[in-house]
Amino acid sequence: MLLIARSKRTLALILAANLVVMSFEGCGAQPEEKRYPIQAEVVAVDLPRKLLIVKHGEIPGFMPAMTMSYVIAVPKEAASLAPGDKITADLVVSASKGRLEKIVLLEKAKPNPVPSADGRLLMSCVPV
Ligand SMILES: [Cu+2]
Repeated sequence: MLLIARSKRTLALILAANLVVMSFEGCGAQPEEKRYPIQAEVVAVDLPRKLLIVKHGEIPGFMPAMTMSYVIAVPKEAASLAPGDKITADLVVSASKGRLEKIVLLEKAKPNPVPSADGRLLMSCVPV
């Protein structure tokens, strides 16, 4: 009986620990988020993976101009985007991850754009 009692106590402890973790993720301290308005040109749209590869200008206080991929917060906002489109968006950064919100199309790409030499997908922070 002692053994069962101990394992029950252990189980209760594990459950309690899980609850603590869950409450932190739920309504506990939110990781600090920073918001940077950006202007960018679409390089590629990867809707299945909810990624948008853009060439953006310098983001003061955050990163220099570069081509990189970001998670799309609301895929619907990127559904009609094509390479060459100019957009504005909010880059929201938390816990070293970035996502794009409030994507707004500024200017549609010209028909038959000349494929750019650096149109390859850069999946990490690589200065252009
Ligand atoms: Cu970057």
